[in-house]
Amino acid sequence: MRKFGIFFIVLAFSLLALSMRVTYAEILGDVNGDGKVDIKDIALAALSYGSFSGYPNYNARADVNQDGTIDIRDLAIIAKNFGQAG
Ligand SMILES: [Ca+2]
Ligand SMILES: [Ca+2]
Repeated sequence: MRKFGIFFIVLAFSLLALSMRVTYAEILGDVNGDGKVDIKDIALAALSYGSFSGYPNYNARADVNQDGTIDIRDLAIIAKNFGQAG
């Protein structure tokens, strides 16, 4: 059930990202460090969604705003930068 919820969050943010293509100087949200922000970064953040610093599935790179937890705010930043390439 929880995984299903995450799927819909990812889907919603993907659609949101497509509708708002904003240009930024640096790429925040490039979780896997491949130089672009795409669905793989959202998927990585989704895998760590709800985790806190110190948890086994916590991914520091997915904690985009570096507040010690991976939540909707991190996904929002990734979604906002979706499609950006460095
Ligand atoms: Ca990436
Ligand atoms: Ca965070």
